[in-house]
Amino acid sequence: MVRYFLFLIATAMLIAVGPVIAQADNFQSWLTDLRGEAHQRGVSDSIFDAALGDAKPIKRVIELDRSQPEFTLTFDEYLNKIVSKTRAQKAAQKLVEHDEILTEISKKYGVQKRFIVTFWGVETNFGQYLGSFNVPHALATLAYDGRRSAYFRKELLNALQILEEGHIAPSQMKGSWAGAMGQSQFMPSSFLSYAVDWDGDGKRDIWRTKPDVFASTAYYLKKAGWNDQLTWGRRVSLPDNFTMDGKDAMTLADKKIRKNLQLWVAAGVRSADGSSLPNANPAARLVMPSGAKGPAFLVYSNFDSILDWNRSNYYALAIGHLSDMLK
Ligand SMILES: [Ca+2]
Repeated sequence: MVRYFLFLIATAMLIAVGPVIAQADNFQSWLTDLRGEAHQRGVSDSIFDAALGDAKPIKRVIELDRSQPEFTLTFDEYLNKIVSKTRAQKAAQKLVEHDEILTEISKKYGVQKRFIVTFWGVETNFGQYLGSFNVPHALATLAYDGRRSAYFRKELLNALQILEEGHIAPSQMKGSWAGAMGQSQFMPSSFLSYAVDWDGDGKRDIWRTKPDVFASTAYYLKKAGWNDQLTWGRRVSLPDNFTMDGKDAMTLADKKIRKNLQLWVAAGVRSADGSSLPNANPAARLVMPSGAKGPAFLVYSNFDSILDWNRSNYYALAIGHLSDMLK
């Protein structure tokens, strides 16, 4: 009887362990296939082995990928979380502390210093929190067993190329569970397109070299169409029952209808703090993140450059808000 039970337990264990072993085998053969593709991209065996030799799917990465919380914060809650008083004070200090290099980078790329520092603060709390995941391992996990495996496979190959180019050692390529890397939280594809070696040491180092981080951030925004003659926009108040061209505010916002600023002024739109809107006349559109009864913002093209970085209106408004506190 005891033997029989032991037999049952052993069988049960085999059944339980079976799929795990099969999965590990599959992962190894998947890696072998990936190695071939990496070779074609010019990735050497030594870099491939250093990056992925001991890789296994990371359970936590899969959990995080499958449990991304629904967006439940209200706009005010989100804003208070991202733009704390402490963060604003720290941003102001950083602006002074790094003024010289920020001034040079700001001139070269045409992006105001306060925005460069704001992205740095919002992304990684000024380089304090880069994420603790090994990026090649996290990307391999998502490429092997994720909901968006084709996307992550490309990003993994990009990451391997970055390692092959020697910008960072494989063991130091740390980032978020989804592969956003360094102090600017660039995905590998963004790194390849926008990361800058500002200090000229041959490495585009967005992990440890602040001038590289600042220049990379500014260059990204420049390529996303940044205009340093403009700010991002501002909160506005609308007249009661506001319409323009027969469309109400919510429709104008949803359809992203752009009008020159002075047309909005003529229609009665004012700064939310009661001050006049500027005399300049750039194209502007309404953003109403919490619906018709929530706050209204009139934003310029730079707002769309921020959305290019992160597609969330909440995010872009938080960037704008924090940058205003640094004026
Ligand atoms: Ca460098």
